[in-house]
Amino acid sequence: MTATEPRARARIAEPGEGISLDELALAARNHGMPLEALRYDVTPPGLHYVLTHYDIPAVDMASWRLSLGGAVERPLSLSLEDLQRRPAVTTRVLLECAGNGRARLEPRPVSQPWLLEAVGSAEWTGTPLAGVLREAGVGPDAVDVSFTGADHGVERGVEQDYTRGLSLAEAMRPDVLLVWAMNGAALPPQHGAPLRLLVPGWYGMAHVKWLDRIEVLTEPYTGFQNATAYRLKVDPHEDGEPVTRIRPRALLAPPGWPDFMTRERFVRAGPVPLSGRAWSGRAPITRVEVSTDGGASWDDAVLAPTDPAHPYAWRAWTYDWTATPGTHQLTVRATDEGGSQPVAQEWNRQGMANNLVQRVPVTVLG
Ligand SMILES: Nc1nc2c(c(=O)[nH]1)N[C@H]1C(S)=C(S)[C@@H](COP(=O)(O)O)O[C@H]1N2
Ligand SMILES: [Mo]
Repeated sequence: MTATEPRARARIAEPGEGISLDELALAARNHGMPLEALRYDVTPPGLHYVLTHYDIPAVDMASWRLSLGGAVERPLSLSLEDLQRRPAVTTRVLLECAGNGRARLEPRPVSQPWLLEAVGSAEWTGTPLAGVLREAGVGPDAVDVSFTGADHGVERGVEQDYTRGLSLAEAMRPDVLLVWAMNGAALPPQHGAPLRLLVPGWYGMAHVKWLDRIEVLTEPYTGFQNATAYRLKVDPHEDGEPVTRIRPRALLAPPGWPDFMTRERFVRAGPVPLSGRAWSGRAPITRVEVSTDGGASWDDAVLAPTDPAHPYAWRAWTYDWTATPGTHQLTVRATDEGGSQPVAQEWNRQGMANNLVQRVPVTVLG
């Protein structure tokens, strides 16, 4: 097979097959957020997770423009200054990679081997996409909008610029932004400098980094990242549902201290305050429950108030645990109006949107 021969299927690891050097290379490039950083409302720079399919592209800022074309009355070519002169909005948004949790699936889909760290919370500053689309004058037959980054690569044999399509209705949402700043500073190279798309509530793949081309389409977008990747399928021959909004999840900030090699947790017996974050891109979180006996019984955690200004931020929760000597398995699950996180794996062959509950073994010392 040559490098450009298309390979339609994602590979699934053989039973018992360990993580390969290819997967390690991806894991070293695409780092997660250390889970102790769940303590911050806004993830400090450098601790936010990073996922880049190909390379971080070299962007020449002197000549950089955002082009907007396709089914519009007035195609636009905008400099960063043009965009920054438009009305600006700052919003706190949780981002999570759709592949988060993939490495624990059995059998394991071979791709970026995320455990649970592919999350981060940032304050993004940009201008609503809808205003720019209105200025261009979207044609009456438009159905989808495609967003292309400056990065280029090959994936399962298909050479491409990273591109995602979004329905026109979703693209016109007032909270969908063209973003140039993260946590009050210019976007760093790994997060998409100089401009990225922000689609609050959606898994990471929708938030196109290094964005430089927008095209309004009169036919549904059928490129690789929508039609082949990011589909929930069990059988390789089915089309599968597209991956869209973030499913509910709660994560526990690791209690106590870790073993260097195994990351196993230790605490001392007595009161142990537990805390973490919960989120959903579908609907507000209504409940977080904690189990200290591996899921045999569940108890409600205390949820911090929501901030109406930031509906897509993560939400803090706390729980007072009285730890008794021995080994315990801590588990936490979030619920939104669509339901709770599953306690048994729901497998799909790309390892997408796996919101299986987190399990944290803890040794309590007497
Ligand atoms: N141009 C471009 N945009 C991209 C990607 C990419 O590889 N190229 N990766 C996507 C994926 S899969 C995720 S999870 C998020 C990650 O954003 P972050 O690195 O800022 O956390 O960016 C998305 N946008
Ligand atoms: Mo992702």
